[in-house]
Amino acid sequence: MTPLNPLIQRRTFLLAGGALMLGACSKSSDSSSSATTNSVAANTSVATEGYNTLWIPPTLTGTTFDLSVATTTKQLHDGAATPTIGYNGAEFWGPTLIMQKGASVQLNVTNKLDEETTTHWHGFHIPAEMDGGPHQTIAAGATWSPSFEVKNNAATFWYHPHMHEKTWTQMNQGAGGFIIVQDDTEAALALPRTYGVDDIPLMLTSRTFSSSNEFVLTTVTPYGDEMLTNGTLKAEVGLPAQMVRFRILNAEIERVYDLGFSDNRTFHVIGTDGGLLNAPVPVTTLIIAPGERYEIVVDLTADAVGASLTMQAFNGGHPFGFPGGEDAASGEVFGSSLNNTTFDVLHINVIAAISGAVTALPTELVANTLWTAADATSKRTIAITDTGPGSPFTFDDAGYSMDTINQTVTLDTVEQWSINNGKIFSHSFHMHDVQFSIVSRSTGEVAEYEKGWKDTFSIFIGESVSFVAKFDDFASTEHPFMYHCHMANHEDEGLMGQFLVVPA
Ligand SMILES: [Cu+2]
Repeated sequence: MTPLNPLIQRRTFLLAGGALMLGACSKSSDSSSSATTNSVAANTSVATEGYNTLWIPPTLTGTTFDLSVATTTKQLHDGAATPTIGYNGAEFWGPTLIMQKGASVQLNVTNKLDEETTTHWHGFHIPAEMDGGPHQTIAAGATWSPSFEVKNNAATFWYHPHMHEKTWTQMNQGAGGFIIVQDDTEAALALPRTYGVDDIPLMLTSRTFSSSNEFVLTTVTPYGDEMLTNGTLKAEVGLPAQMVRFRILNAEIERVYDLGFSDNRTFHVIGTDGGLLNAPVPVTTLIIAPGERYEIVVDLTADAVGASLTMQAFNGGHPFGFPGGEDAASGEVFGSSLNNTTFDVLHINVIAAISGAVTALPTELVANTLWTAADATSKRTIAITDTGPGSPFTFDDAGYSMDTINQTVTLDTVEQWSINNGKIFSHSFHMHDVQFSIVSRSTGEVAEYEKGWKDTFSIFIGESVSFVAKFDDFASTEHPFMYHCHMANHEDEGLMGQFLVVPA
């Protein structure tokens, strides 16, 4: 076969199509959890014809969080239920963990899968051995019990498997969940924060279904044909006519979203991966890559009760290299019926405002002092590489090895890392341990909405992106942190490295 698209040459995976882990449908429900479980009543119990009510994950609050990951099923299409993975009995995805900054938390993750997994606390500033990366494997049937202090600022984080060479397959089945960190600074601001009412977690991904309703996982394409918003097909939500906050996570395997609304209305970005922005940033569209989170507020105060609007992905017309911008249609190499087009992410029905509604946004939020290039006392450059047709993407010509330390950082150093992407596709770069500030993009200005604490960013073809971080608190000569592409297929094939933060 002579691929028309050179990108296929990068695909070296051995995975065949079809769904994985068709084990027993073991819905778990832990009664021993000392966290409080709350289910969330949706605003609309009956969806409009043609839509399904958006699933809002239940919440767990407290300081001890018991999670149990298991195979299960979800009825997504008529006919057979789709084999999936969920935490704590969820049919796809898992509960939202709500933590307080400064709290000491205990997590107990029980693996009820029939294979190893890990659970990574994406974005958390914690010791490497608590991080849930590829080294913290949880054997089938075992429980892993990390504990740590929540040092991060109020923001939206998430947990997901990080099992080397299994991340793609386990995430494809739906394994993951949100973490919301709260703190006093955020709590003092007049922002929407009633979970599931005016503060909506939105997890974006897409899947293709086999004729027997299994998720297709294939090396032919990483892009799904059907949009799943919080694991709901054709999702719809009722939202009150007031300021409404969304905590948006791109949980895709590879697709990037160019998000906006059907009427092209202006909305405000209020938070990045690791915290609130200094002030709301007005935009009409927002680029969000796999692993990234943005918090936005949309103003529905002038929308009539009964009106509707749609959050959409404006993924048509981007230059080559925009992941999901390929022309290929469903079933083709790099194909998807959602490629290079505008598609619906969430249908919104406007309902009556609730009493005490937030109807105006604060003009200022927090006072971040972000690291600048001038703060960096040490610099390093990492290249995204490959060895030609058929080879996987790598960093600096070396595939990932559990036994290789690729970078060593001295504790308390402020470093600038520059990632050079000279190769033929775009990526989403994520680094564990720290929140950083993006200080330059070779392709133009850093977007205003990116000027906050970040742990993940898009890096397009030919681009060099530099960021600055301080590596404080957690020195170890033994336990490494990861940096990697958050496109799970690229990560699994070896676009990942390890760094140690060693004592000064
Ligand atoms: Cu990548």
